[in-house]
Amino acid sequence: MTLCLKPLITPAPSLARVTKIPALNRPADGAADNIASTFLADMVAGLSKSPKQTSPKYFYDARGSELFEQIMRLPEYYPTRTEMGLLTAHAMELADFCGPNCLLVEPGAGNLAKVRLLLKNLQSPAGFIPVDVSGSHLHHAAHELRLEQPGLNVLPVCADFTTGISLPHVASDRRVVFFPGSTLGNFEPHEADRLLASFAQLAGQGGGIILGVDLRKDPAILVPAYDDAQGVTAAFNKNLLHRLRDELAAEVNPEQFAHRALYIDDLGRVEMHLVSLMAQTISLGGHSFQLEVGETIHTENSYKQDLTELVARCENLGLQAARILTDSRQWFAVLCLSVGKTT
Ligand code: AVJ
Repeated sequence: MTLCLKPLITPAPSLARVTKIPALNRPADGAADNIASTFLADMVAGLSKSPKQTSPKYFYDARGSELFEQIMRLPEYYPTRTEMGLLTAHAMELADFCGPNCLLVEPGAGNLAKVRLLLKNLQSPAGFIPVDVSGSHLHHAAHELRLEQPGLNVLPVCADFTTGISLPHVASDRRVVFFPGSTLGNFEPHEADRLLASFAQLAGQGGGIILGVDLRKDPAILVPAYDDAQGVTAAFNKNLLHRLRDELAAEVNPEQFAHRALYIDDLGRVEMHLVSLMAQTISLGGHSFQLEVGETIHTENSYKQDLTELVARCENLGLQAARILTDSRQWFAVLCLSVGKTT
């Protein structure tokens, strides 16, 4: 099954809580593969901003997902291998945190490489719900997982987790939201808080969140992770321009842009930009966008967390850090958060 239908499964009352995050600056398109009209409208809105800024979620078409898989294997890109190391080394502790008969939910599930490390150690899991916008990718990954773990109840849900998820009902003793990969870093702090609050609501009181975050560190480590020697990240960034041209019939030449990554110390974030190499015009959907030489399109933020500050923010949201796993260099952290009273 590669089609993404909406609603995929009618939610049962007990889990019918639809988690909505209303103000993430994009129209609520519900569950679907990237609909061209939403993509177009978001791009027009982003290029109309001053400075120009677009959403990183549009990096991930088939080509973009492939490039991201390559990024995760780059020598400079430490987050994936550091987090995989933590998930492997602490597999039992994580399974213990989830507890028996747990329903695991993964928003933005992707290729399921990380959750596999967790799933195989769970004690009689109630089920696994991967949530992803890319329907074909999701159903393919779910199929592979079912072959590997035939006893596991895998229920894929095709949805954009930033606009709300409604889950099928599955009886369980505890719900745990798994959100690895430092995806939280793509969101502004206030959006990140809202997202965590929505996950807390999804897990419910007594539930949990397993959160993987990238930590602050020397920019000499951070910047190359987003500007690698082989130029894979540059290709990933420029893929957005290829999508504009190929899918939205934009008049734009990707070769007239350069990739740039920089670390903004006061904000604790890595920014990616596409730098215009000349004065030029992008035509898109009947609009023209002028770019001066050196002007940039800000395509991604990747916030690096201060662990103490993050734990305090979680506590404010009613999330207690039951366990914090970090590597010896303190480059990455996996937090096991217990949901107290949700607001
Ligand atoms: C998928 C958001 C975790 O911010 O490190 C990798 C995406 N961008 N290289 C990140 C990304 C450029 C990545 N996240």
